Amino acid sequence: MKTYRIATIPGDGIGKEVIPAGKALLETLAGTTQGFTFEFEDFDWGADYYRAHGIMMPADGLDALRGKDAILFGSAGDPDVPDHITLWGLRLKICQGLDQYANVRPTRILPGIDAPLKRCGPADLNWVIVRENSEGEYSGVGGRVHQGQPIEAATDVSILTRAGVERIMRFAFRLAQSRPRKLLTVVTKSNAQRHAMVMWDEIAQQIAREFPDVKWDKELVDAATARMVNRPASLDTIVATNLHADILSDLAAALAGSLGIAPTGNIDPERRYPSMFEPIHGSAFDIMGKGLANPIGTFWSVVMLLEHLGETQAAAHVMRAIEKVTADPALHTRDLGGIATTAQVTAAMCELVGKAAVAA
Ligand code: NAD
Ligand code: K
Ligand code: MN
Repeated sequence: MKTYRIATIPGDGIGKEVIPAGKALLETLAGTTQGFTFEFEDFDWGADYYRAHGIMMPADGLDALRGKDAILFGSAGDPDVPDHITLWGLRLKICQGLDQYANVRPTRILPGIDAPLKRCGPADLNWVIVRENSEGEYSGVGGRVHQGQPIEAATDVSILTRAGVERIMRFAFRLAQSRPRKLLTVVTKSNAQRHAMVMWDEIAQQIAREFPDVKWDKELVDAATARMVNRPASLDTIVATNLHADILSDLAAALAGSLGIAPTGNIDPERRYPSMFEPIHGSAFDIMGKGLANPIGTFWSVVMLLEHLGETQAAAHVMRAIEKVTADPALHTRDLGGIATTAQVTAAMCELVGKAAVAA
């Protein structure tokens, strides 16, 4: 029997509510199969750790993660600690330190979910957004001079490297090729960002030659938002820079019904390091500690984690359970217009997953 070593990092806010739910689901799943089991290690990194130690995670924290098979992450963000400290001190440190350069965000309208777009059903919206996750606008290069004075200046430099763009383009084309429609939209802003984004477009053209069976097109990022709303069925796989895809994927999550449902994977496609899976939402200060957090985003992240481990049967088993849960309005949390609690949704998921054995 295989044992997967999983690191769990709940982090802050509702991360502390949804990650235990995800772990409970994985434990239930392990009980239904002879095939594998999990060995968990929990890390208490985040804003509380910061208050005690002055850093979000220990200096040798990445070493503790390197030996894991995968990471399940909650959220970094606290009402009393500046966001740039929580983000750069934990989540970005892990993503960049473990070179998880491909951020993958599937979006679908699940059964039973009342999505906001008129004339847009599940058949019209089935996207995967690929976000460049290691450089671009979030390179971390920049600074402030003459702080507080009238001549103050501040920069955040967006750096794209040829190697960085080639690897994310290749990843996106390969992913598009693996999907039934073999369709890729390369999001750009090369009319205004006339250096880095022009290189981005040239590299897209170059990599496209390696994938003659993939149909692809280009879209400016502002036009892409309108296309997502007006012509959702014209999109399938989408690739964009760190910032552009960050914004597009929150829009995607909202168009599919709620930020509380959407999952993401921070992937190292070369598998040198563990990949990290998380719901795309943050700490949700307005609902934290109230048992109102929708755990579906975490459960779907668990599906992605299982797929990454190669446990495709188990992943499909959990995804079927998610679709049964979303189809039942009595199991909708407040973000979906219902009254169910995190605990009730988690109990229903565990019951469904535990009832049937994972198909061989
Ligand atoms: P958020 O995702 O925390 O919340 C946005 C809105 O969506 C809120 O109204 C919230 O209640 C709702 N929501 C989010 N997840 C939900 C869930 N599972 N169930 C029900 N409702 C849900 O975004 P924000 O308010 O912009 O950020 C709050 C904090 O989280 C900030 O500190 C931010 O930096 C951080 N953040 C972290 C991550 C991450 O760790 N990956 C991502 C986004 C935001
Ligand atoms: K998150
Ligand atoms: Mn975001």
